[in-house]
Amino acid sequence: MFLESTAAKKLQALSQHPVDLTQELTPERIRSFQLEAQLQGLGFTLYYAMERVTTDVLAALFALAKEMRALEKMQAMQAGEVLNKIEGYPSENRAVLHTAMRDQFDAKQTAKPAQDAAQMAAKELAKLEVFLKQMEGRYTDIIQIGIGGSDLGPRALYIAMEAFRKPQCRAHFISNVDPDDANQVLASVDLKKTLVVVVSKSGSTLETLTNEAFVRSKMESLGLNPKEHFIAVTGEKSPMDNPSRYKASFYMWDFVGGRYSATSMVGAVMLGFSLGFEKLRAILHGAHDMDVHARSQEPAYNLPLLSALLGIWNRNFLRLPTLAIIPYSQALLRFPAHLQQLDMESNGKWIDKTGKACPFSTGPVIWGEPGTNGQHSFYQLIHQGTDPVPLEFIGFRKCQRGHDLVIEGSNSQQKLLANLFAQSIALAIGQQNENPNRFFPGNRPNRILLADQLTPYTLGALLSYYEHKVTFQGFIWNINSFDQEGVQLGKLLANKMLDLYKGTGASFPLGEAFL
Ligand code: G6Q
Repeated sequence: MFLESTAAKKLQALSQHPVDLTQELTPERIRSFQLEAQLQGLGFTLYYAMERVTTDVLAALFALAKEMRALEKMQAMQAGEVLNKIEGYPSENRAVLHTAMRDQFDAKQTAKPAQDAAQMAAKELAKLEVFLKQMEGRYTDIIQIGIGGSDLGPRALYIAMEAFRKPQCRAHFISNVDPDDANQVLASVDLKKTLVVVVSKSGSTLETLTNEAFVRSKMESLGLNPKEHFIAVTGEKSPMDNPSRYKASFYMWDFVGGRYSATSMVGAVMLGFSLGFEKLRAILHGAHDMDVHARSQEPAYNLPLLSALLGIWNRNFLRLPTLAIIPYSQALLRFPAHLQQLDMESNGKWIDKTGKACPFSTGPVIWGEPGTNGQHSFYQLIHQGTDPVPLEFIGFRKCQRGHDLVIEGSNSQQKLLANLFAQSIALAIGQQNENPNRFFPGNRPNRILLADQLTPYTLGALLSYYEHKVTFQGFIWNINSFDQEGVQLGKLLANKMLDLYKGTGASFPLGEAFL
């Protein structure tokens, strides 16, 4: 068990006296506490001198990864072993093969189940390529209807890639069952020229089916035939697997979890339409290259594993309960929301893989917003609040759209990065001042992942980096990062409560009858 491992005991002892960054953060430390990995010649650098770690702590963290067999579990996952299960109890009992969705590049290097899954994914991708060619020029907009994993990742990716989209192809999203969500989107498109992709792995989610019916009815009221506009993405044999109702149907499988599904057809249809097929492939390629990196590099050289270990140090040994993820990139506006689901739905678990209660903390509360905007709001608490908030910053050496301007001696991208580095260092070293109101305690742990530029390839790699960071943590805690009983409960409760509403015309809560 995690806490009983020799490495964890060592870490426990080391955590009694964590390094004091207000004294120890030197240029030399910044130079030595960084990890660079090259993917397709592009550098991804993790700067972690601002974390409260020493070489002893790092050595113990790497030993922990070995003891908990983190890398072997990652290899087993990518090979298709059944990891989504709780021993001795009814559970999903599935392989976890989201990596196979982007394994079109050298699938032969993985085991048979993963190869089979990659082949299934390749077939859907080929179907999609043909479909998109046929649709070219006929539609200007696509609406994605879906929620949770069928919304957050795809939406975050689309927003991140708007700089690269085809000028005549826009995407929109309807997720909430609040009718205002659908109405607002419907008011902004010409339905005659709009495709609607309904995405639901289960084919039974209340919000998604309601919104599908809502948009179908709007189309019919305009004299349009929904069959000419609606596309389905769902699990084979789900209630939505009814090709006669759709212009096209694409599939996903139970071995791809919702929050890990952005690179399956769940994201691919909308991204292929709006960005074009080649850019979609570049996203998949970036994700795949990070998958290979994650399964093949030793802990000290493995970006997502190192990040996972630093997170475990903060969570279990420095006992910090939250984590802010702050991209210094406006394009990553919705990326924290995706990561919030990815992490909290995966690692918000109280039992281990044998059904026993974990005597240690698991996933932290995740939240975030882009910088520099956050600096003008919640950074106050981060600098001077009573509970340190660890941070993961994301930055890029170059801006996405190219055009920039030198104003007062620096361009905007330099101003953005200057803010990022200044904040990172200030949070670590604090600020001395005799006036307690202007005193900053420092020792606020943080790290920076810096990449060249937010291109489709880099975005895919970043997505995969976070997926693997989260699953590595789950492997080390020995919890199941791939099921979501808490979300399933919400679906059941909604339907149970709705049964009370049916036929009553009531719009107020009928809570008492529910108990
Ligand atoms: C993700 C979760 C959840 C799911 C949604 C939508 O991992 O399981 O967020 O994606 O509830 O489910 P459907 O795709 O089945 O509609």
